[in-house]
Amino acid sequence: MPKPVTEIKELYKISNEIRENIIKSLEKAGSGHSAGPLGMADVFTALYFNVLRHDPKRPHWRDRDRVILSAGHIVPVWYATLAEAGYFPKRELWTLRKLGSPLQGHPEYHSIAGIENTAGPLGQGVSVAVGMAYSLRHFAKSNQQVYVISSDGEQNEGQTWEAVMFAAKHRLPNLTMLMDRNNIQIDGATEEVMPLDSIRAKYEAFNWHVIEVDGHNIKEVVDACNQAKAIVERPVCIICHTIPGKGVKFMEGKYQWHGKSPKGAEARVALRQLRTMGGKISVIDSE
Ligand SMILES: Cc1ncc(C[n+]2csc(CCOP(=O)(O)OP(=O)(O)O)c2C)c(N)n1
Ligand SMILES: [Mg+2]
Repeated sequence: MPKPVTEIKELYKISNEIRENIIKSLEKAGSGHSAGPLGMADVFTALYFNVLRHDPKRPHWRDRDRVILSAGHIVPVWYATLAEAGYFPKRELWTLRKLGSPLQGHPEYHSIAGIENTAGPLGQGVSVAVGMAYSLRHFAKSNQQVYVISSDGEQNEGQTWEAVMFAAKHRLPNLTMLMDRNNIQIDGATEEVMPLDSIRAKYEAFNWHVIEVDGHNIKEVVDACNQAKAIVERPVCIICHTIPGKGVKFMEGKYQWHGKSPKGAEARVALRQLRTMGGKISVIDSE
């Protein structure tokens, strides 16, 4: 099991590297989702480099914590994080969305090490995670945690709420949802398409424990996950307030970048901005 990275500066270096690889893989793919993956890079870094009990060298280790990505379209951040953590070689990232690649535009169960579920149709992953948490708890009698990554747009799906009710009924202590509250979805602001607020009050009414964090404050995310582990009488929803497209100025806050990839010149500008942000301005290469 890798040692958790505790140095916050180091964690930010990692999340910046992940962002760069998201941009590079999307540019090479020529299509795909940019805003959500960039916005969730800090949350994925917190999970895989500090919080999770896992071992990239043993992806099927029985005692690992599970990560389920319900908002399947943000999978470029999952691939880039898994590669960064050593689950598979980074060169695989450059095959994103290519014919025959294990890295498709939405995740497929076990297509490559570390991918724990298939997703794409929104709302289903929460049910998968709830079922997993229930069976780990009641049949395997284990204490492994299940982390499900959901999004605000996914809260529009009825199936999400069936799973949320089930989790509350069974007081699943080993289930934590990390919700990407970035206020956008495919074609506009969430509050215009289908108002969600108060999303906190809704989860509390459904008997979940709710924590809200700045999803770009890695320490806050880590602390919230540790707090969640200590809450044993109910499932926990961590609402992660994020900026879609975080790190790339022309993408930040723009729903138009929900499902668009950066083209050559755009990618070069994006990488330059990320490198400046990461404090390591260097020649833009394209490995
Ligand atoms: C059941 C279902 N309905 C519709 C879609 C089409 N769709 C893909 S992403 C998306 C928006 C989801 O919102 P969110 O996850 O918040 O997107 P983001 O924040 O990444 O822009 C929609 C409606 C889908 N994938 N599945
Ligand atoms: Mg969203």
